[in-house]
Formats: sequence, C-alpha cells, structure tokens
Amino acid sequence: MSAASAMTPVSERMLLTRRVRCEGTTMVYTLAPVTAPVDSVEDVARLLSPDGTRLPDRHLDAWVADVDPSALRGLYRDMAVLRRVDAEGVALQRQGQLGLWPPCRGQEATQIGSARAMRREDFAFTSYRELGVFLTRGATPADVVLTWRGETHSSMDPAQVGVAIPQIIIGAQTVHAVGYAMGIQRDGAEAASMAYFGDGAMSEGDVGEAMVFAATFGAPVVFLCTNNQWAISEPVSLQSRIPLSRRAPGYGIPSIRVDGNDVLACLAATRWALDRARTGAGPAFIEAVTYRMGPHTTSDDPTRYRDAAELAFWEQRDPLARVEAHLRSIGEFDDAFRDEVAAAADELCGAVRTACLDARTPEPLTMLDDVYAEPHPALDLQRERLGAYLASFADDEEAGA
Ligand SMILES: Cc1ncc(C[n+]2csc(CCOP(=O)(O)OP(=O)(O)O)c2C)c(N)n1
Ligand SMILES: [Mg+2]
Repeated sequence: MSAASAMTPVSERMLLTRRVRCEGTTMVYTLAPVTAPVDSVEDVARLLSPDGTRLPDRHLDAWVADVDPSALRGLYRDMAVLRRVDAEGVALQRQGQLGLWPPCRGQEATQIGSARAMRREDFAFTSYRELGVFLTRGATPADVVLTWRGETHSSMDPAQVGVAIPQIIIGAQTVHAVGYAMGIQRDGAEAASMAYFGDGAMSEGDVGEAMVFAATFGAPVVFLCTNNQWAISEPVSLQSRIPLSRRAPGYGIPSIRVDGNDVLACLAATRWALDRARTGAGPAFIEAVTYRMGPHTTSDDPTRYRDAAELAFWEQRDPLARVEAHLRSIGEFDDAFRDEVAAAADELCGAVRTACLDARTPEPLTMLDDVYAEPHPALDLQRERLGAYLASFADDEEAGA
C-alpha cells in the first residue's frame, strides 16, 4: 500500500468510530462513512516537490521569478531557525518554565513563505500558532516566551511589528483583519491585511461573516487558512466534504490551494494575493495544505486520536527537507551553510531561553490593570477577591504551614 492510500482508512476509521460513540448517548447523530479522500493532499499547486525537484507552474512561477539561490537559502534559514525556536519552546514548557506551548513543527513553509511575502506596511492578524510570522515580522526573543509564561497579556507592540496580539478565540481575528482592511481602503493606502487561521476556524461563524464583509466591500485582505489537518482531535475530513479553498468562491472570493509544505509555493501564492489586495482587486483566499507534526499544544497527546502511519506520511513531505534537497541538487547547500544556520538558530534560542529565565514575574494583581481604560465595578470586585485569596497564603506562611 502506498503512503497516500494508507491515509484514506485513517479518516474512514475516524468517522466510523465517532458514529458508534455517539449512538450510545441521547444525542444520536449519524455520519456517513467517507469512502474516498474528501480532501486529497496531493491536489495542490506546488513549485517544489517533496524530493526537491523544481516544478513549473503557469500561475505561480512569475511570482517567484526573483528568488535566486541566495534568497532560497534565506527562506531555508528562516524555516530552520523557526523549527529550532519551536523546539526550544517545547523544551522550556517541559522544564516547567512556560505554562503552555503550541508547536508549529511541520508548518514552517506556510508561515515563512507567507510572512516573507508581506511588506512592512501590511498588517497580520494571527492565531496562537504563527511563531514564524511573529519572528519574520520582528518579534524579540522575549516576545516569543513571555505570554506563554503568563508574565504579560502580550509583549509585542502591534504597531511596531505589524502583527496584532495573537488570537486565542478561534476565527475571531478574521473579522479584525477585515475591519482593518476596510480602514486601509478608506485611508487610500496601498497595503493589505492578512488573516491567519486554521482549518478548524473554517467552521466558525466569524470566518463566514468576515468573508461576507470582505467580498461585499472588496476589502484588501488575504485569508490564509493553514489546513494542518487537525483542529485539536477533530480531523479536517469531519468538518468539510470539499477542500476548504472551494468554499471561498461561494462568497465571491477567488482562492488557491497550495502545498503548505512548499515554501516557494506559499511565497508565490501570498505575493499574488497581497498584490491583488493592495491594488484594489479585493480579497483572496489561500488554503495552505500542511500538517501539524506535533501535538495541538503541550497539553495534548495526539497518539490518542491519530495514526502513526499518518505522521510517517507527512514526515516524507517535510518542508525543510525538500528545500535542502533542492539546494543540494544545485550545489548551494554545504556544511558551511548548515553550520551557519545552526549557529543562527543556537544564538536566537539562547536569547529566548535567557529572556524566559530572566523574566521578573509581576505582582499577580497587576493582571487586571489594563483590561479596561476606566475603572469597572466587576473588575474591582475581582481585584478585591483575588487580593484576599493571595493574602491567605501570607497567613499560611506566617503560621509556618
Ligand atoms: C471560539 C473558540 N472555540 C473553541 C476554542 C477551543 N479551541 C482552541 S484551539 C481549537 C482548534 C483550532 O483548530 P484550527 O483552527 O484548525 O487551528 P490549529 O490549532 O490547528 O492551528 C479549539 C477548538 C477556542 N479557543 N475558541
Ligand atoms: Mg488545524
């Protein structure tokens, strides 16, 4: 059995299992078993095959005509550094230094390719998993960790980095991105906003509303849906019987489905979409088909709901490996370059670790300070109760407990 056909039974099993589980409850519902892949991961626009072969694409080639070997090495460097910083985040969480970490391993090409397509004046609205977008836009080492350590609501200055505070409410950032884009439109600026969200977010009402507004007003916004195949433990096959990119034309938004593990295709598609948006042609939608190699967050155990064969399938489509293979094939990847990339990654990870370990935890009560600009009775009550709760520990300490 090929690796590709090995995937179909996985989604079949998922859906059938779900049906059995639900029949035992009062809320009985039935899901038809999926007999063919609803969402073939091979049905994508692609410029670099998994083995590193450069493929021609009539539509996308023109958008990366300037990407010479040096630029491609730059994209590889960014992805490799991102992978290393992501691993550092996982390690810091496991060592008890961070409360939580949402790994992005496997999604490096989607994040770096799309973020590198942005200009300084563009603005991104992301979820929690877009570490590569934050780094590309200029997030500092402290920005990478302080929020996950619970030190601050957000350390990044959105106006400076051109990225809004990461959104945890699934899909909500798409509405913000459209509102921002409508503001750009009214300012007459030549810029665009980017909305990053996941396959799971596609089932949220916010995303539908955002697409209706974007289409109606012709807002300069790019919807980038990172289809990493899973919304925690829900497979994408459960929530959509068609590729997600096919929903956008129903709103009047042109879309493209790209290989999200191909950094060149992601760069090209996002350049295309941003260019149309900036020049008044309206919104566009990109589905980047990729895979979340790790758990949903460090609190999750994906072995409870997904198959080892699926992971093996995606490991063969690693976004870094294909760029390395391509660079090697044209004599642009040697030991010196590998060492240079490793040194850059080590340096950033060292700074991230230092920022984490040097963090000075603020007084817990200050967490309520910036919620509202004006005093608010509900917050005053919370402050009072939290203060009393914290004071109770002081009593224990005095009693030698
Ligand atoms: C409105 C809302 N509903 C539910 C959740 C809980 N939740 C957190 S992450 C997540 C899955 C999101 O999946 P997806 O959009 O595919 O993004 P991914 O985590 O795969 O990057 C859910 C349901 C939430 N944060 N917000
Ligand atoms: Mg997802």
